Amino acid sequence: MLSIGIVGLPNVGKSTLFKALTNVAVDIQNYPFTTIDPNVGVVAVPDERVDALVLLSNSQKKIYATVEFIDIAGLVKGAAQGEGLGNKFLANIREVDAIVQVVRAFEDKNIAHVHNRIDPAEDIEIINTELILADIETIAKRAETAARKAKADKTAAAELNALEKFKKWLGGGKILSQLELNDEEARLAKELNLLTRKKFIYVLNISERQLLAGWKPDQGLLDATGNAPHLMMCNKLELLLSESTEEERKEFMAEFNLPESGLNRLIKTGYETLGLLTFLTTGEDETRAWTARIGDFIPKAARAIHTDFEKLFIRADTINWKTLLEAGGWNSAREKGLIKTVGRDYIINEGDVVEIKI
Ligand SMILES: Nc1nc2c(ncn2[C@@H]2O[C@H](COP(=O)(O)OP(=O)(O)OP(=O)(O)O)[C@@H](O)[C@H]2O)c(=O)[nH]1
Ligand SMILES: [Mg+2]
Repeated sequence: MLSIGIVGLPNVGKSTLFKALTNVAVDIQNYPFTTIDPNVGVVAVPDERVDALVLLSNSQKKIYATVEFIDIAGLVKGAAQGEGLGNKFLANIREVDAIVQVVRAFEDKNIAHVHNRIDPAEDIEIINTELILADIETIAKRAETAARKAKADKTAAAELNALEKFKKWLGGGKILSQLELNDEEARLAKELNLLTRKKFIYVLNISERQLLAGWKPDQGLLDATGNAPHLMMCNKLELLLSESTEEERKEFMAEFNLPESGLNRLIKTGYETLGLLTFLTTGEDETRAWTARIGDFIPKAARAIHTDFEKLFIRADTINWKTLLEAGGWNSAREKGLIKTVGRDYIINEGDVVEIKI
């Protein structure tokens, strides 16, 4: 399951976003450090393909792909050294696939900002510095062990070199995802769960007014994001949408020119950023969406269904979901020759409907 951690300064709208995404009842209050224990929520990814295939196959069960969101306490300067609520919270997001950084761009005199000013670019620097410091600490711990073994052990010596390289880069105030790594180094960074090596997505939290005015980040802010993907979102409005009836939601979305919900946009960006795709299975029992990596051969993708499938895979029938829908069903698609039988060398595609033979 795709897992996303939400970080940012206190009181910038992280829990508001979390709640909008997950509709889980959590504390949202206008004071810093409202969130202490992390909120964890699992969301079904809305998917029209699943909906359509359920009707086509008359499936008893409908199962969407899921994404987990983890909302942690606000970070402040010195968080990595135990300042504020401390790096304890960073441990809660060590294992996530991607980090969503919520940045306050909205103006609202009634909502306190910990630095009493609105400066999203500077806020990003503060948060990234904390993530960098947390990584430096992780690296230092590992380097201690590696140094002890390095004299007798070549692998440990190579590891120590890699750790030095990471430390030097981070020491220059830059995040690790901007550093070129060889396979060995990349494996080490992954094993250590280094935070700044993860994919970042910035949610620029803007006001309803900014949304209507077509607010865009300036170059300084774009530079601060290191050109990582960013989304403009009014978290307060997203929360309202998530609590509205279908009809109200449509009205609000038209009023604010929103083609899609924040959840959809965020998940799409997450999938793109992480190089993920969705494939499907459908039948009378269930229709279900699965997640794989772009470029995966089909046996590897089939691991999502069952870990044994990678080894046991013999062949698969595949068809694009839309083609299947237009054909009116699996049998007529087969009669029309639209179903492809593929082997282990087939690369899975976005929107493939598959039937795996083992
Ligand atoms: N005006 C405005 N207020 C917002 C927006 N998003 C959040 N807020 C308000 O900001 C305050 C803090 O929101 P939270 O979501 O609790 O912020 P947080 O980042 O989780 O804060 P901590 O858990 O304390 O770190 C609440 O009063 C929200 O209603 C927004 O888009 N516009
Ligand atoms: Mg919160």
